[in-house]
Amino acid sequence: MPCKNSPLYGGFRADFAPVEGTRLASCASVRPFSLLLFTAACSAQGVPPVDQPSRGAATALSPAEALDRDPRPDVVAVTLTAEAVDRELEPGRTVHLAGYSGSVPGPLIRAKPGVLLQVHLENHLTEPTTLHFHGVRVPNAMDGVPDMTQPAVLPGQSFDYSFVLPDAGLYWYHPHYDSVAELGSGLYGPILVEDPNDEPELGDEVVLVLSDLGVDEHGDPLPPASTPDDIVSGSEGGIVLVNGLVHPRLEVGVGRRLRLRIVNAARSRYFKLGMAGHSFVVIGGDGGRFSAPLTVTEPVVTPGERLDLLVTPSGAAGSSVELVARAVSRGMPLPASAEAPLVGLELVANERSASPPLPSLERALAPLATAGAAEVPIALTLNADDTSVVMGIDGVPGDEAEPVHALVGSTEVLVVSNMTPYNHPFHLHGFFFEPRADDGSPLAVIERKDTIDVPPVSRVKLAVTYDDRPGMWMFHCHILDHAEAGMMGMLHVMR
Ligand SMILES: [Cu+2]
Repeated sequence: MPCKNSPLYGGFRADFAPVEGTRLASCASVRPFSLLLFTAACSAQGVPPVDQPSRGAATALSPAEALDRDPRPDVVAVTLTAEAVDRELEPGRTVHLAGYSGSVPGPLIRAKPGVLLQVHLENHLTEPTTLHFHGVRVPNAMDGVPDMTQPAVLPGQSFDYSFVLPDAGLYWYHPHYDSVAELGSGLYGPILVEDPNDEPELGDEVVLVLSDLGVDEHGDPLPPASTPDDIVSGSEGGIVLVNGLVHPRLEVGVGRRLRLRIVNAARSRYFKLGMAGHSFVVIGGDGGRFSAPLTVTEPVVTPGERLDLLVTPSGAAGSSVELVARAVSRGMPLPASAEAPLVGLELVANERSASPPLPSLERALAPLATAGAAEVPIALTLNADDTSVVMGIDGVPGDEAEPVHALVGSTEVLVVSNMTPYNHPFHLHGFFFEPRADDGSPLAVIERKDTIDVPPVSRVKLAVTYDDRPGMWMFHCHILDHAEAGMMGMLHVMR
């Protein structure tokens, strides 16, 4: 078990607090268990649940699933229509959002590794849009960056994306056009690539898409931040959403273990998860399963990141436990996000048998070979005064920065230095990286990631191998106001 001060998570380490002396065996010897059912505080979202069976019993809170139009087992073909969506958040309070095929979040795309995913995007918005498949190792032409990998999809037009899903894990899709506004209006959805090597009965699985929403008195999304202060702070909405719902409820059978598959789709908000009296077993993240599990009391998921968590809510039938988001400062003088309730877990008695003890959860995941690998410095910078703000890479906004060049087949270590007093979630398109210790050595637990928190005035080292997908790839802060203000750059991978 890594110690609290290990650099295991690079930027995460201050927030990941492994329980002293806790080992998985003790976490596994939990109590008796039973069924998990689900109820939501708000109405369902207009997309009928579709045909594909789900693992475990805990599917009702998960987003509705996209209809696979292709009968072949190795092809998943879905249509996503980007369009206006009105939602009644609570009785008498309707908000005017955008979503996919009538749904916020967009429908869950479920597939297995090696499947060919075909997504037909219809743009019924009044603005151009694209789809970026966050974390998926797509060919460059499928990366969804307007004017770089494809033209923007204009209103009334469509675009066909097609690529193989190479890796198990939880991913997500969202526009890469005017991302602050479009994600802020509700355009995001999950992609779950099931791992065929998952142990049986890990837990009753629920996909939780976390986000937030800011609306005006008419229920219309607030415009993106425009003042230097607001841009530096990053747009957070005051309404916290879990699968598009405000504080939904989930019925959990006494003694049943939950497997929470979490994606943070918010523009700026960090979610530090907590459940009083409980800790979580973290078994995976952005790019699928870890080499070994971690026990963590308050795991943090920053914008763009994913977490794969196991937890067994404890208590008697009739009691409840709250999954909450703890206050997070992101380097601000006051907490940027106050504590907010996420999901009310209500324990119910039922006939379902207890979840079995956890298996070892270890995975053979070798560290990348980095002997002789070049270190590539990338500095996240900020120049601001009362009237202007330039967030950038190496002191200049992204559109003025020289691309970083790399060769197909090479392995490098990106050294991402945060020169600012604020946290930034650094995201690399197209490739996984492996967080390293500050001396460059592999961490105790190996992980494949595409997004990582870089705390104020610190640096992270990220080993990456460029497989044979040449092209111009982006990297940027996933606080989208920061990306818009210039904290983005380009990586040119060449044969
Ligand atoms: Cu940032």
